[in-house]
Amino acid sequence: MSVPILSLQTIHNSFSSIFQYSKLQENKVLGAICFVDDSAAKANFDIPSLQLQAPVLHGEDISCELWLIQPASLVGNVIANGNIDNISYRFDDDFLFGVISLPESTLSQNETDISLLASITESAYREIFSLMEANNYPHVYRFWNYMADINVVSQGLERYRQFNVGRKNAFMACSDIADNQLPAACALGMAVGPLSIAFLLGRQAPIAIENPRQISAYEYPDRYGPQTPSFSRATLLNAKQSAFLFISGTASIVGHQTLHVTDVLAQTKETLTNLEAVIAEANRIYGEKRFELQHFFLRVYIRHVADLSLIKNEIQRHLGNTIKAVYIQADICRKELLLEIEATS
Ligand code: 3EB
Repeated sequence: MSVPILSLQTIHNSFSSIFQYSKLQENKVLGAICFVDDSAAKANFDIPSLQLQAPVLHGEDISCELWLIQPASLVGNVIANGNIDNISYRFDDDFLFGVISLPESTLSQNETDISLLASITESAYREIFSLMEANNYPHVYRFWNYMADINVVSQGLERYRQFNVGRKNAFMACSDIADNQLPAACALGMAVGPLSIAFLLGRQAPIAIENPRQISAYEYPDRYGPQTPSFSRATLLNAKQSAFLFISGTASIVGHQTLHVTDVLAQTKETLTNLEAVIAEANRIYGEKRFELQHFFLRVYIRHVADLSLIKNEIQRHLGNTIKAVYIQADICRKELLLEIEATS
């Protein structure tokens, strides 16, 4: 396996800075994931982007994430945009970043015997798997999933669980390309907006990492829904000089159980313990202590705005106040979970 000469990077900055940067450095940028409040100008990015409407509680100046490649040499590197079906994407020889947004009005309910959200989730994932196959990016490193009303029950099933049904159906239908790859992921609820998914693909196989303190989400018991979530706790992209660790949304779950149901401080501590455990596992598999939590970028999703200072203080107490973290109001996929943290090396 050849070691890519290009390394993957992220920049976190304000929406307007990222917008400017992406114009100036078009030959490096792949795409963006931004949190904007509804008054923000929905600028026309020339690169694939998610612009998610959610309150940024702290860290506005790092609320937009830009994915880019840092070429050893720009000579010969070709980076270009594409569109297919509902996907917009941007790619070079090693990586492809894409976004897809599907409003739930695109299908009428009577076209399907599974729920509307399950069926649009299935079609979104089928489109992504088709793109992987057609363009020969056989590996997926990360999915970001956002949907409205994630904890609302409709048709007798919570919408997060409907999402899991659609996602699993697509993984099973596309098993040739999905090939049991369980990438890092997150799944969050927004107040408004279509089902919105960003994804990062590549040509080098990643290593899926599990958390020794948690059972694999893929093996959750059926009390959490008829189909289990298709993700791993982290993915390690091992390109030696440029090893990269994508840590999934991580919460106060031990085994498969939600702990500290009404105690936000205890949930924060448990979540940090889980993050440390998944990093220790990644370091063990990597073979040396390559990753340290205080050097990661954290995105902290908080259910109740009023919990911000308690959560932020505990994170800073644990990791120091030079930690790079943005705090976003969002709903977490289990009703009892008060926060979730995702991390990028
Ligand atoms: C959990 O550990 C919390 O469905 O893609 C975290 C990360 C969670 C990803 C997903 C869900 C997902 O089960 C929830």
